[in-house]
Amino acid sequence: MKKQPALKSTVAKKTSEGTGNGGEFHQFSGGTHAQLTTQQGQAISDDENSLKLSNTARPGPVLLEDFVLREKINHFDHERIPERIVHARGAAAHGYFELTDSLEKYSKARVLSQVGEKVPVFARFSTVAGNAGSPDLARDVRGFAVKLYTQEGNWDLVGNNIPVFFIQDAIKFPDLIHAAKQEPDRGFPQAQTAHDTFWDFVSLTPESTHMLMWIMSDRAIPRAFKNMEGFGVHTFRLINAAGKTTFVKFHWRPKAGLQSVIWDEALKINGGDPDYHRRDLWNSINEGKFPEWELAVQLFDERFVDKFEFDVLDATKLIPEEQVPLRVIGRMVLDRNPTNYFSETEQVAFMTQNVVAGIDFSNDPLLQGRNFSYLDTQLSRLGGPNFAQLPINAPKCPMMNFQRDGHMQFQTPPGRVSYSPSSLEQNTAREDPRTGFTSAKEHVEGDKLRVRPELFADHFSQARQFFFSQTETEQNHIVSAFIFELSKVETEAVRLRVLGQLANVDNGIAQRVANGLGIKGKIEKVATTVPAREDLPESPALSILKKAKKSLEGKLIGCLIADGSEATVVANLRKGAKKAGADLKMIAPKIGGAIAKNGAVIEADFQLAGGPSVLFDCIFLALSPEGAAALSSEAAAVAFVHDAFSHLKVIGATPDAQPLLDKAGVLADKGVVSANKKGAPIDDFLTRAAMGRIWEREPSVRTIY
Ligand code: HDE
Repeated sequence: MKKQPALKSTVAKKTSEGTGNGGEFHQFSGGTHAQLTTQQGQAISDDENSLKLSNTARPGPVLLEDFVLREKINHFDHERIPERIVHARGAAAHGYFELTDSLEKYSKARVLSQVGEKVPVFARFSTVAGNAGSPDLARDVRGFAVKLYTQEGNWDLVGNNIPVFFIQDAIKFPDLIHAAKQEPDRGFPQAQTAHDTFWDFVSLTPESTHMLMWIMSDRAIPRAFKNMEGFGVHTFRLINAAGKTTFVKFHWRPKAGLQSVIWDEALKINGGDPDYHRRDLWNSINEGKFPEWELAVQLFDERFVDKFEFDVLDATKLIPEEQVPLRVIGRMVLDRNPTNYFSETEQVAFMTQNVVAGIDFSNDPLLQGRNFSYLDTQLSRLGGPNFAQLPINAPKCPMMNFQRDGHMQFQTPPGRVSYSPSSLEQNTAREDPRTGFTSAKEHVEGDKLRVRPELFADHFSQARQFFFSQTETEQNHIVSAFIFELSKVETEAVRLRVLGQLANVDNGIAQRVANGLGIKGKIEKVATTVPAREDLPESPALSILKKAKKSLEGKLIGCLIADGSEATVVANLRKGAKKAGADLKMIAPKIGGAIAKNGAVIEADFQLAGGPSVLFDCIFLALSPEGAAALSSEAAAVAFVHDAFSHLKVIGATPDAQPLLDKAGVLADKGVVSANKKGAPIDDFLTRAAMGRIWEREPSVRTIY
């Protein structure tokens, strides 16, 4: 990276003639400032005008000689690198991982055995199918990638917020992604699976069914990154100092608890604030509310592998927590935003093959394929083999080897020796079998074949187990999501085939989706070799709502104000919100704020049209009679309240706000907290809002199929 030159110059009136800006330097901050230079360090005298053959009255031709202009434009022309083919849309943060419980018995990795040691991390969250500029609230699995800069090398846990995947073998990944991304002839739709090619592919790929249940669930529309679980997905291995191996699955569990938005809300957030998730991550860290996760493991041995109903190497299956409990071993805190989005978030290169001694791969064919793909993709994205030297990718422990040269070699290795073994110089780097990475010893024999193991053939049992482990509300949402997506599919045969696969999970689910689509007649099951087991017990841990946290901590309250609002109501709400750990934002008809009844100005954070209620977890209407009357004929205000109601949010209101509630079609229920006597029901509102959404309201605002 280029250092800012130390050279300083003092801002002064420019005396040379012929500048287009009145003959003055731009001076924004006054005083001294760093000298602007070219990449080569030449001081720049004029950054406003290209060099021309000119007189002061008319510009003549621009001169090719202008190296300042050429260098600036040339660099600009090459500012972009290819975006990631998947997970292009992402946001990231720095932080640390701290081990709280030693796994020394199972792993010799320092990061898993030295309790209390803090390891720097960089975590990137992403959607999968959308391009870099796509909205955050696409229905999609989220990437959850963590680079741990351990003292023994980088360990990248490149996971997702869903514990299973669409396919069992890496050879199908390009097909899956081609089907999910924008269709190749028309270039749309992007950032969504609601189109023919995706459903065509998955309806012909029954192994996707379990994952479909997850992505049609509210897991695919999280409220914030800090409200997501993370999963390593594959089974990995741990190796201890004696060489003994243990199987492991990794889980990140959010301290803020799981939370999602409602589908209609997601659609509107994408318009209201397409950066909703990245803004939340940035703001939370900026405000010192650091997102935090526990790292937990599921440990198991060959005996469990033999008795488990499915193959632990099949990435379309999970191991229910009820069967192998989670053991919490550490925590990750994200406490620093990137300094530069491109240098860090864009250039970070996660790679599944980055493991450290004490952690090893399993034979999961998806993981094995990924171990090839991630290194390979960095070469085209980052342009050459030296990308590990970029500060965000470089290990924070000593690194030395004899790899040399290549594009953008930033190091200047001294000496004659760039090979091993060698004898010409003392202290050259050497391998060491005692400390170096070793693979788990495994006896393997068999025929060379392109096959899938038999145990991989059950595609429906866990899909069924997932569905029936959900609350009724969550089941309804899954059904609605299938209906929404399939209603965007134009080819009827594809819709019918999806129904035929769903019938393999459960006839009832298939019938409900068919009803919502208006498809009559018998659903033809797609032929399958292994029918769904009906005896798998429910797993409550798979539900978001069964383990939701009831708290306002980290939540956003939107308060609608207008001229005449009571300043004391707003002040009390602010006090209460702060006590509950929530953030309060003011929405007013004008960004300049509202004039309170006592004449004071209440500052606004959002102008009404730019602050729809979808951006907030719950809303409060702090309105005077005039304010409520004026806003009742303001479509954005009516939509603000109506949307909050139909998104099942808790609504608090001063008694004078009633006309706006009426205009918005709000019906009284336990989530509408409006005092009928004078005064503002602030405590009741906050207590109710901490409980979360009013799920019972849902059947009154949308059809449940
Ligand atoms: Fe990825 N995946 N993936 N993937 N993946 C990439 O690597 C790939 C899979 C995941 O924030 C790419 O650097 C194959 C599962 C995350 O930078 C690429 C297969 C899981 C990220 C790639 C999978 C993931 C990626 C594109 C099937 C969850 C974003 C850019 C065998 C466990 C990391 C890049 C970031 C990114 C390949 C399946 C997670 C092309 C071949 C399963 C979080 O290498």
